[in-house]
Amino acid sequence: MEKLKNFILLFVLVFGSVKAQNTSDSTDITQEQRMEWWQDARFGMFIHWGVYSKAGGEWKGETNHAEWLQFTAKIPLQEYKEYAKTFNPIKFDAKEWVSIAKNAGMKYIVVTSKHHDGFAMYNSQVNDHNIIKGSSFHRDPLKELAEECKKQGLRFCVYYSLGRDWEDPDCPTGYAGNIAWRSNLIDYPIEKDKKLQRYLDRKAIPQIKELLTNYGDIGVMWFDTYELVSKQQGQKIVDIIRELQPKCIINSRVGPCLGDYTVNEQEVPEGISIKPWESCMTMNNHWGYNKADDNWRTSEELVHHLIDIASKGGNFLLNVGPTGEGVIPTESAERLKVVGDWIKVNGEAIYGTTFSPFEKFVWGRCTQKKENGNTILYFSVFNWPENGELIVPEVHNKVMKSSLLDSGKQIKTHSLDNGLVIKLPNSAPDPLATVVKVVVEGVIDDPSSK
Ligand code: H79
Repeated sequence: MEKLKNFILLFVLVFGSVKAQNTSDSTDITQEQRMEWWQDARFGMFIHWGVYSKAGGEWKGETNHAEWLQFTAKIPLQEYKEYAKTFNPIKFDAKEWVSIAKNAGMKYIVVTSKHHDGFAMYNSQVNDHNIIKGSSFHRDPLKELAEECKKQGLRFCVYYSLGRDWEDPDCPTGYAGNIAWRSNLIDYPIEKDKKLQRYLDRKAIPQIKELLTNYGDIGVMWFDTYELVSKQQGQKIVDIIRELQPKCIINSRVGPCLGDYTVNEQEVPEGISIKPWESCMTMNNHWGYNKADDNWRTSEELVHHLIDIASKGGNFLLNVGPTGEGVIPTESAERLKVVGDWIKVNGEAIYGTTFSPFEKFVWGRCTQKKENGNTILYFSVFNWPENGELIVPEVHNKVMKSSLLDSGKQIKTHSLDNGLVIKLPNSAPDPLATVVKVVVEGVIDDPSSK
């Protein structure tokens, strides 16, 4: 009898999984197809914006808060809700934000639809803690951004804090064995009574469905901090998204070992990765607006990060933290303008490229494209060589063409015994990074095959 039961169970499992396999095939879109636009895009804008932005990081004399305000300033939920009622970003202009992203050369925006504070920055019917019912701003900024992105040809994507929610009574957290340290223990102190599934069913899943139903095509569902969400719970969310929008990309923070691509926060990995990945990064030390933080990265650093990330096969998701009035800080806008001006001239070395076939160089980075059986190499030079010569060791392919990308000026490049030797002008034409474009015959072995 036991054997028969086991047999039936096995049959159900095998049959069930074959069936599941078939269903996923029948959505007839492969992961590679889903990732295509994203792989070419290389550069996106992250937007951290919420009730917390109004404080600009300051609360009762302390100035180091940001999007974690409710938690780090230990604000009880009722008080936070009162504060939310005064949120009224009258200067918010979707056209302005999307134009800033577009002119920076960014191809997608990822905006916080709900951060850890649990406050929905859109018109949610699921929960009243939202911008329409809970603030003085009676507009839906996500709707306006989605429409504007469509107009200007950028992909509209949303951030959703999955495993943390300081408004919901059923959202337990756990981190490195230190259970609950990121939960709302002020309003909901009894951690063991919290049932994650209840929160998922009551709030997170219905809100995810709203986002995927009411805002047109969503490019990426960008989840953050899955915390105690299990693989099974995460998979269920993936299934729901696939059902509603099969083309929507999902990042890895939807649950353990899930999602279409991995995320690095505030760092760029050392080496190349052939699997899709993204680095998200702030321009100063905070994600949400902090008026006291003037530790801005330079435009040069940002351009170098973009190139470095592209040379390793990744995407760069660069953050802005608009003010409580709804304005992208001038310091951010200025930097994005500089990056955009660089990209207007050198975008060919970024968009649609793949990772470098070489280890990184001390003088710069490389990206590549394949064309008619040949390889276009884009060398971005960060440190101009004193002797005017760049050497790319171990490359012996025939050189077909070599020029500076900005001016189109031909330069001499030879394939010698010690590798490619590139002769440069005496000084760098572009102080941020000058790109040398070299077309060589055939392909160059990629590092993963070495
Ligand atoms: O949305 C951004 C962060 O708020 C979120 N992910 C990015 C994209 C994030 N959640 N957790 N973490 C990042 C990692 C933990 C950060 C902390 Fe801290 C640093 C916790 C304590 C120190 C800064 C200071 C944030 C809270 C206090």
